[in-house]
Amino acid sequence: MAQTFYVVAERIRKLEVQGARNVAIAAIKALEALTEETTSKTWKEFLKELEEARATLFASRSTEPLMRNAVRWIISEVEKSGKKRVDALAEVVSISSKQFLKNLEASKECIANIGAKRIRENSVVFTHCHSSTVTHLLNKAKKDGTTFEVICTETRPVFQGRITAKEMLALDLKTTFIVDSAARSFMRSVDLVIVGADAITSEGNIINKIGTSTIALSAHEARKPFYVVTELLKFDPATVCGDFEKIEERDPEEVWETAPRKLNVRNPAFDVTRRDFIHGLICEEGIIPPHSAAEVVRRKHPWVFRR
Ligand code: RUB
Repeated sequence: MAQTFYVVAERIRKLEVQGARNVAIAAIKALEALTEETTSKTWKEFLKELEEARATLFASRSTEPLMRNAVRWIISEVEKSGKKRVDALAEVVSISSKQFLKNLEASKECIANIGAKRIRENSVVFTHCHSSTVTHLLNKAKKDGTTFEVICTETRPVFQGRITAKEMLALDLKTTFIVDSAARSFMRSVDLVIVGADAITSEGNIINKIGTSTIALSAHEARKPFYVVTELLKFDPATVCGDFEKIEERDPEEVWETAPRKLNVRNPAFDVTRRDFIHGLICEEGIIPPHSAAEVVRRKHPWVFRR
């Protein structure tokens, strides 16, 4: 299989590409690279190659339904095209990849336009980890002329919060950086919390970077609105059929590289925030109650539910 494809899949696995949206974009580009470098001679070989690519990408990070939905959609466009020549099938991958990316970009803009209106003048926004959707929204609010400040967590163990902090400073926003365990101490001085999402379940719960659910509890206790910004395609259709969203467990060495032998070090990458703690999902269809997510997805993207 094509070299570039494996390089990208490995970059996703190693977290050199981070955040659900960036992971999905990288996976789509990997598929494009695969088709550009394909050595398949027949449509059967080509489809087999795509199937193997799908398995590699799905295994690279386990809690990424946006990536899975993107890959599934592109492969289904290829399958239903009815084309038999490899170059024609490769063109379907290229066209559908571009279309998916275009829609993803449009959703991001839409979410930013809606969510930026929730940032009030002189407010303090709390966020966790690094979500490109959140930082784009904050960028939009700043461009709209709103004055606000940001508190962000460092996000142990791999410090994605530093990416957020640097981006906020580049926007010239007053930014405070705290350790994850300080979240509750700062919650009283916050006006609202905005986080991203990796997955939305059929019950309207969301899965995001480990620590998100504790922050949601603190926000609830302090009566601060807790918003999740997310594309609808982060919905995982398998949860409708009773499957639990798998929580990725990463290498313990990320937590403690030289941990004493026999010490049991655990490193779950994500946690589940129950819908009861979520004020609203800010998505491309507007601000919706989390429990309506499955229905909104069914209306907008019925193909997601096809097996
Ligand atoms: C990133 C993370 C982000 C979501 C949403 O985790 O939890 O909040 O992926 O990001 P990791 P985006 O760094 O382990 O990938 O809004 O960019 O899709």
